[in-house]
Amino acid sequence: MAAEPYYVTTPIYYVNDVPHIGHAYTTLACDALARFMRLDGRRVMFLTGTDEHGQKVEKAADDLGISAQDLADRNSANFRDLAARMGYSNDDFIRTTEPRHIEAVQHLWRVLLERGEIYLGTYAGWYSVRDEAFFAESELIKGADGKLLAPTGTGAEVEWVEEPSYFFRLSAWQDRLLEFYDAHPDFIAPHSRRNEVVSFVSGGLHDLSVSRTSFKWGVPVPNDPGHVMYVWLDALTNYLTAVGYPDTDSETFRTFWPADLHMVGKDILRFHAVYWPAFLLAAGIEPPKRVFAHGWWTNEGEKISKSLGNVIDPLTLVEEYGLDQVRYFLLREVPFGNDGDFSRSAMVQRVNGDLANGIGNLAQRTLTLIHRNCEGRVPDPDKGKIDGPDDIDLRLACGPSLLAKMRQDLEQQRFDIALQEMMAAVAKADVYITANEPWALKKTDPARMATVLYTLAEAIRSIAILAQPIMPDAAARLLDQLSVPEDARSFAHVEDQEIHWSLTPGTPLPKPEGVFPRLEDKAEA
Ligand code: ME8
Repeated sequence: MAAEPYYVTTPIYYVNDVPHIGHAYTTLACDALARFMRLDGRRVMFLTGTDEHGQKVEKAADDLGISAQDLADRNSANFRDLAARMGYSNDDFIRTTEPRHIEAVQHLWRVLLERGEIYLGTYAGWYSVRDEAFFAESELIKGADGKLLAPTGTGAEVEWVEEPSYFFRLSAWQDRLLEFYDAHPDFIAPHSRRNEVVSFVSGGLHDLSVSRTSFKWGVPVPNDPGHVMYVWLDALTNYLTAVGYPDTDSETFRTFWPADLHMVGKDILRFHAVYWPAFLLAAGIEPPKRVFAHGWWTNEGEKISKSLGNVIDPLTLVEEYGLDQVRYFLLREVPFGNDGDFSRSAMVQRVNGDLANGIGNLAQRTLTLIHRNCEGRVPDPDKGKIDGPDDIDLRLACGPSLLAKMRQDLEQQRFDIALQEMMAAVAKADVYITANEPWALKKTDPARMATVLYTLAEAIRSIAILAQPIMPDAAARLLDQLSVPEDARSFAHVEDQEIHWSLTPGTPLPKPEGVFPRLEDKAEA
């Protein structure tokens, strides 16, 4: 059976801001999924990029006294740089100021207009520039000084906007959206968020203003260039642009659309789970298969914000703790979907507990025993006796069974659970090594010693292959230490383990070196 293609997207980030840990987190989650699916033999399209139009960016550029395009160029480069330095494996990086995108959005606009889904009117209502969102008066909250604020928790003030505007007939889509959610129970995740969206839509939808006339920085509305498109209609369409829209007959479009997953933060779920499927259904395009809204990171208990001066730069963390350590921590620490608090001591504990004492220690012990007792070569198992029940049990637990569990978990974006399963396999290998005491077998039963060490090496090989999506560098170094060839590192080489012994006895191994050093808790020291 040919493996299904897989298309995963991050939000495209606003260029008025510098990249911080929140952006790094969303893209990291997508990167782990993309790597997992590729290793599992699927053809992957992993997209990230920047959202460059809109009033917020225009204002930020005005404040700096530079053009919006200059600001976009400068800050988009920061996000691209982050992607490179975090080792993200994105297949494309889209910018909404690119011609391919402008063509796509204008095409979508024409389709919606021709289908009678867009009409010209006048907008009079509240707008939050920070959120680039319209709000009904009933949704607003009063700030301490009596100012009206958006209900998004960002403390953003709203302003009254009155201008000619095109509208999208969102109100007409209420029932069809509810039917769509019903027919696609996995469209919105996690489940608690799904209920939120359903109750918002059930409460009734107003037509949505989709063009603005009071500023210029946007995609011009075809045939009415006094209007620029609402930045969310523009931005959401990036997911189509990147797979070749408007050429819906292209091989890329047919392969990857509908997207398997739009990964977003919970702040922008409404745009992705209400407006986006409505635009698509209205244009006769199939909506994506799933939108996952993950939780919010705080810093040592505080909201992360530029004004509080506590923005966490992901690159500083990486310098301090190591890239794979940061990747592991972010995906393991918090049940994916929940909010999380970043704390240095939690980071140190997690890395030391799971990586240094867990996988790292298991590998170091095993490889050192092999180095000392088997002349630094892959041990030659006693073929007659290899398949003792606990040998087989360990190989399955660290190999095919772990792969099957991780597949299920990652199909549902349960990174924390997948990594718990991996650590349970490591713990099982620890129990095996203690029970079999390979160090004591050298004199009494060297053939059994070779089998035990071979079994452990096989267990580590499988775990390292499966750890690649989360910790690509460290996993590669572990596989190097087992002399696993580059072309034998995909998941197929874990699945087949039931039939084959994959490591070739007698293969020389490099001198073992620790892969996960212990971190010092600076807070404690
Ligand atoms: O909303 N914790 O862009 P944006 C976790 N351009 N995730 C966080 C976070 C935090 N503290 N802070 C930010 C936009 N994020 C639009 C998107 S998509 C068509 C257009 C992440 O730059 C999270 O993924 O404000 C959130 O949804 C996103 O950054 C918002 O990025």
